Parts: sequence; structure tokens; C-alpha cells
Amino acid sequence: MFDKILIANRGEIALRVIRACREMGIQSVAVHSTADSDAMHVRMADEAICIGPAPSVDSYLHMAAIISACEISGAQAIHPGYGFLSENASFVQMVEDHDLTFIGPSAAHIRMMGDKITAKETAKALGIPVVPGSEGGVPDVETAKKVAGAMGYPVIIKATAGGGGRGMKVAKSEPELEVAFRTARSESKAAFGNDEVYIEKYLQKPRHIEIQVFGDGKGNAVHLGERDCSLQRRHQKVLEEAPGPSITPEQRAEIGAICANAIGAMKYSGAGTIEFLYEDGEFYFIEMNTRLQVEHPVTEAIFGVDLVREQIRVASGMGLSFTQDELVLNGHAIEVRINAEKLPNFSPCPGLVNTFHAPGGLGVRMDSALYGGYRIPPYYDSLIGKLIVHGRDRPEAIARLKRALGELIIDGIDTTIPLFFALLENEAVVTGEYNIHWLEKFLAEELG
Ligand code: MV4
Repeated sequence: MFDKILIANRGEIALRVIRACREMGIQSVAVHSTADSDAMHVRMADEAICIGPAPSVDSYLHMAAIISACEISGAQAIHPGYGFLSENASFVQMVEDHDLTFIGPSAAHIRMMGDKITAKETAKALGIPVVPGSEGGVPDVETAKKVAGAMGYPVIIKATAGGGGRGMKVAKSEPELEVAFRTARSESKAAFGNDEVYIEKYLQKPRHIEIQVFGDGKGNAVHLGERDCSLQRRHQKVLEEAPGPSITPEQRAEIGAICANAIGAMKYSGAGTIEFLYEDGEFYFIEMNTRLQVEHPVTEAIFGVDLVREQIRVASGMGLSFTQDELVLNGHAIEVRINAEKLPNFSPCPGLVNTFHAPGGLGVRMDSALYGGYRIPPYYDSLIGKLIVHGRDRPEAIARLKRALGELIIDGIDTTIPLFFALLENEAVVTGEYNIHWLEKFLAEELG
């Protein structure tokens, strides 16, 4: 096991990793920008090293500075958190070239899943159900018309280098295809420096269901059920829950086993998330994320496991601390993402937090790097906290979430907290009958 781990991140996820390290008796090293000198992760870690100025490219994305911080501190491994360098294959290669350990999958697996066509081909070959679509990339409009005509409209054109919704265009009929195809291409080129696109059947009212998987890198793998992350705005998740309100135990066991088998066959190492669209009782693979996700705590709550601890164990070669049979799903968990944003437009609003009071009590977890008197810098993501509740069932989790939101005080800045009070009064949210388009409609109709 490692003696010392460097955390190449900030905010609540850096605290999350520091906490796991401390419980495991591992020393933690924080890195920070000059804008984060008074950040909570700097205070909470055993050591802290300033790696550069405020802009992320000069600090949290500065690979050489982070490797140097490992050399200076004697850290043997790097936990990347999410975002920043967490899915950067070149960084993983650099870490390994310096005889350090990246706490995450191999560079090869990250690269494989970063290319969405390769990811889909790999998934399909391993028995994971995928969305019907083109065989690989589509080189020109004529080919696009043939593929779409054979499959039937509507279709969606996606960037091979994309993910997270960028470079996607829908065509409802052949007359729309040419413009959609050309636009998807040029947007992909501009966003990713790669204009390769592929085509899929467009699913009109799916849910976003993702399966949490874990591999030990030696062929052993498990799944930890699903999360429903359908409540999104502009491809940003707003509320996540586990288990998915539409998923039966039989479906969970079936898709979970398919995913775990695939992960084992790949000899995948660490935490991963296999994303599906779910419509009319069927799962359709879209992408795989090769990192720990923001919403991992809902899975931790219902299975009672520490996913960061497992990441560290697996990276050190110890293997997982549980088998599939030992994982028992218990109750229901919901997470809401609290952003420093002003409604109704979600405009970022960093600034001074006068008072911060976290809710508590049975089944309540608040992951946040806030403290009273902290000034939120304007340079980074607007996520400032995650409130996670766990109940014996979904109604209990909802009641607990309302109660906990009522205790939460973040004074001095605007946040997305009022949105959650509104959502929890809504019939569709209370019954769990929503899809990926529901929140945008709600925001347009209810919040003006
Ligand atoms: C789709 C789709 C419908 N049909 N693919 C958006 C982000 C990227 N991860 C995949 N996305 C979608 N792919 C097919 N074949 C609809 C979306 C989509 C979406 C997916 C998940 C959550 C929110 C979404 C919002 C709009 C579109």
C-alpha cells in the first residue's frame, strides 16, 4: 500500500479523497493554484504544494508541475478526482514514465473509451447492447443518407472525439440530414480538432441510466447497480438517484452482469461508469467514463462501500475488498448538486460565503469544501457542494432531502438550492416519471 498520495484536484472531490487516505493511514498531498491558497483541501491535507497561477491550464492541468509536486513530496501515487486530468491518457503515460502510480485505469483503456466509435465497437464485441447505428465513422453526406435511410429517421450525428453532448446534431428527416451532418462535422473539428462523426438511431424519450463498475485489472470485476441521471440541464446533471426508479431487480442483475463480464474481459482496472440510454425497457450503450463520477456517493450510500478506498486498493494491487455476492442493495439515495449559480439562468455567481451550515442527522451526507468566510474564486467549476440523502425507500429519501435542504444555509451568494425545493414539490419528480428532456421543459415552463 502507498504511504503518500497526491490529489490532483480541488474542492469537494479533493476532500473526498483526503478523507479516504486518512482512514487508510495514507499521507495526503494537496496541490493548489495561487487562487486556492485558502481552499479547504489545502487546509485538510497533510501537505500542500502551490503548482501555479489561477487558470486551470497553468495549475490543475499542468502535468509537469503535478509530477514535480510528487517528486518534491515523495508521493507514490496520484488520485485525479474527476474532470481536470482524470481522463487524460497522456498524463497517465507521463505518471507511469516517472515510476508513479495513476489511481485509475490504464492509458490504453482511457484512450479506447475516449474514442466513442472504438468504445462502442468494444462494448458491442463484449456483449453490451448498443444503440443501432453506423458501422464506425461516416465519411460523407452520401454515406450518411444511405445509413440513415436504411435505419429510419430520426437519427443523431455524433462526434467520434466527443462525449458529454458536444458536436451532436439531430436530423428528423432526410432534408435535414445534410445541414446536420455538415454542422456536426465542423463543430467537432472546432471543439476537438477531429471531424470524424458517426450516426445513431435517435431515441426520443430515454432515461440516462449508468452502471457503476469496478475492475481489479486482473480480470475480476463487479457492478454496483445503476444511477438514474436523467435530470440534466445542458448536459449538466442536476439531481441523481440510485437505484433507478424505473429499473427492476431482474433488469439490474441482467445488465449489471453483462457490464461486469465486459469489464473483467477487458482486464479493466479501477472505477468506471457505463452509460446507457434506457427506453421501453431496453438498455442502449452510449459511452463509458473511465473515472470516479461526481454522483458516486449515491452508489456508496445504497451499497455501503467506499469507492475511493477501493480505487486506492486496486491501484496498489490489493484487489477489491468485496465480491459481487457480498454487495447488497439497501434503500434509496438521492444527490443534489449545489452550484454557485443564480436562477433562472444558472449564471455563475462566485463570491464571499458569509455563513455555511451543513445539514446533518440520519442518512444525510454533505460533501462540500465550503466554510464560513470562504471566497469562492471565479476560475473553476460552479459546483460547491453535494447533498446526498439515504432512506429505506424512495419516499423516505425524498422526505429526508426536503428536511436536509431546509437545514442547509449558504449565505452571501446565489445557489441552485431553490430549484430543489421546486423539484421536490413536483409530481413527476415525486413519482420518478421523468426522462432526459423533462428538466429543460420544467425550467422553461415553471422557472421562466
Ligand atoms: C443520444 C440521444 C438520443 N439518441 N443518442 C447526450 C450526451 C451524450 N452523452 C449522449 N447524448 C444523447 N445521445 C441517441 N442515439 C440523446 C442524448 C441526450 C442526452 C443523453 C443523456 C442525458 C441528457 C441528454 C440530453 C440531450 C440529449
